[in-house]
Amino acid sequence: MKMTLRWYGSKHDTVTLEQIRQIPGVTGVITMLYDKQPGDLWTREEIHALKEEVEASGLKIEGIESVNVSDAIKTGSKDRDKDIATYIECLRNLGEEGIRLVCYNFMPVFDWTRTELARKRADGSTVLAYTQEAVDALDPEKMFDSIAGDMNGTVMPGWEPERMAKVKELFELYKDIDNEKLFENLVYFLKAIMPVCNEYDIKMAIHPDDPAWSVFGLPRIIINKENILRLMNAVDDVHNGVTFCSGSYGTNLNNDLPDMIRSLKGRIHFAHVRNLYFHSPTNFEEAAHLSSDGTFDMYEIVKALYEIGFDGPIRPDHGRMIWGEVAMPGYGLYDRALGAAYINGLWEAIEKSQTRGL
Ligand code: DNO
Repeated sequence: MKMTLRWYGSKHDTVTLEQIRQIPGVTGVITMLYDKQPGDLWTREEIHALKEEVEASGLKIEGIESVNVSDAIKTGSKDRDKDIATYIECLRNLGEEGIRLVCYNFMPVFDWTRTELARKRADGSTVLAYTQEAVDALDPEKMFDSIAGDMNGTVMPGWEPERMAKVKELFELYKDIDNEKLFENLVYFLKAIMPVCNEYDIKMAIHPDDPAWSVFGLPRIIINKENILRLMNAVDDVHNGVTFCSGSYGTNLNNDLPDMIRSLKGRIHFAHVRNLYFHSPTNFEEAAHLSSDGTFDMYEIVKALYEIGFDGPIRPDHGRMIWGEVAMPGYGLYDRALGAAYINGLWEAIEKSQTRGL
């Protein structure tokens, strides 16, 4: 595996490439052109400039998170083929620049959903949290406003204000889309982009829906083992793969994470590793990465990745806000650096115990 950190670009991130470079064992970043809207073209020049900036710091771009998919593609509306053509052009430009991994999601309207961005924990740190009760009590149009005050002046991925200003229209677009239709549209999209992915060996890695169930009555499909395997089989090409996000699949306590990892052998191209602490099945918060701080057995998760021969980029995911840092919720430097060191430690221990036959 290659240890990475997500980086939003010098204009948006509070964390610098120089800081990332100093985290032991981190060799690359996962980044994107953050100002692009779904459906926009990413030019080769723009990608090249980003690459040069990252490489000048001694790091490498290990993948893109995300080239976002437009609502026309997700809903299968009339502009879908035009947007797919643009997406293919983006992939070609990324491929020409030697970038071989693209993470994306197929969630309608809202990307990952949290109801609190700064829940205080006993140690004084703050974390992102979710309760179903809060979602049920909320008008979806108010979702953005309810959390915007805690964004620390940053633009959070999937929660861009321009997009959130049109939530009502977005809901309208999805009113006739159920899970089956959404799945069909995803397969249509993947089949259309597989030729360019094959040409440049670009691995597409779908991010799970977070939380892994329907919110506000919207369809959600990438939520469990059965559905993700169905997608793998529907487009049976190694370039149609998965971002295995423990924190997203893990929102549903029925998902057996190590078992899912094993069943996706050969198709996991990217891993997000983080822990959650559950107060109840529908009330959870994002813990520190350590097993002892949350509900998941992180050793078993990393061991499953090791055992399937996972060799793609991995990254610590959302961290707690600690030591007075002011940053994008979930994406500060300190706790993610601790997470990277911890995952590296687990990996080294697992690797040595297996290769030395301990
Ligand atoms: C949140 C992220 C998601 C993820 C997208 C992938 O922190 O994990 O926004 O990047 O869903 O497209």
